[in-house]
Amino acid sequence: MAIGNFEEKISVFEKEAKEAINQAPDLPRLEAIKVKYLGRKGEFNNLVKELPGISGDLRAHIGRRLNSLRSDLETLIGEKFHKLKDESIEKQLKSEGIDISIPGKGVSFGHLHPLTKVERRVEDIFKSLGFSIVFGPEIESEYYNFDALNIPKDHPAREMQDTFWLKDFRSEDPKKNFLLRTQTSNMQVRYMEKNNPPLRIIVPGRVYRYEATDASHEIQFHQVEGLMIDKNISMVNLKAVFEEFFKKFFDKKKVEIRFRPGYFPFVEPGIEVDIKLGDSSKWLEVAGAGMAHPKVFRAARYVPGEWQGFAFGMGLDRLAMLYYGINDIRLFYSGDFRFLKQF
Ligand code: YSA
Repeated sequence: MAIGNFEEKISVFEKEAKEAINQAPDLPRLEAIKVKYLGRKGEFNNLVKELPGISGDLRAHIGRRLNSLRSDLETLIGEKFHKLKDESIEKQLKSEGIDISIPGKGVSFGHLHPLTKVERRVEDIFKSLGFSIVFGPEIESEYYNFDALNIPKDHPAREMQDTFWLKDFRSEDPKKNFLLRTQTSNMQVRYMEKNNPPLRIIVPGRVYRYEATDASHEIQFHQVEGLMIDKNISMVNLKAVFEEFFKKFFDKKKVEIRFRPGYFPFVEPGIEVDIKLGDSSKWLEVAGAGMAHPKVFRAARYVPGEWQGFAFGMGLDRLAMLYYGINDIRLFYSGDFRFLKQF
């Protein structure tokens, strides 16, 4: 072969190989180009195979040229490899990166149950009226729930509050016979036994009654007991406290209060309290109340003539129903998030 032609062939090869390397669009195709030009059976080796046909000094000259070309092409492939590798990493990072423009999923926080909210509201109002908050046991003796409140065995008043008895703790002795308290009034004599008058307390808490449920009755519900004992306390004070409480509780809403005669063996006289909200025509019974009975004072070892006091027991769930405009008490205990999330 004429030497001029061979050098021309090398130049064409060089141009073509360099162009292919420079234009390789990605790593797999760069690898294919490397195989095509520099591989064992590649075009470069085809040129090398032609060397023996060249004589003398020229062969050495062409040999050096081919060596240097091979090294140039390898360098070029190496540089291109790093360039394409960087580009592909960048592309991957971009596709996997965080898109801060996508709206977040949001964290949902828990909140207080509507009955807890109402209980706290009631507590705050009574605190502002000088009452202390006291809590009592839900598992109670028959004595504090009934006997100490002038409701002896076989008294018809017990039937008004059907009771859950604790069957493993039955006894003839009312102090050792246990039940789930049917009323927060269980705390009246308990508290009076340990505290001397004058006193002003409320007792919020859960109570239990074995009775049929409907839209305004549950088998477990909440009451707030109130007890105020001092000198010269009368029904006028009871009325004033109720009026002040309901005015604050319902804020700016119009509220009407109605007292009806009611019978509870632990008060004399006794009343039931109904309220009506806004323009509604419906009265809802929210409390029982009255002037503490002398027998209750005696059970607490107070001298009856020396002190007077009023007591009341409000249905907290009923207050919450009026406050939030809920028409079925059972919703509070349903555990239904669609209901609870509204508060
Ligand atoms: C009376 C005189 C006092 O000196 C002190 C307290 C009382 C109240 C008495 N201990 C009592 O429990 N009376 S009550 O049976 O009429 O209940 C009081 C209030 O609890 C009711 O006015 C009503 O609002 C609510 N209530 C009663 N049964 C309920 C209920 N709320 C929901 N479900 C029930 N099953």
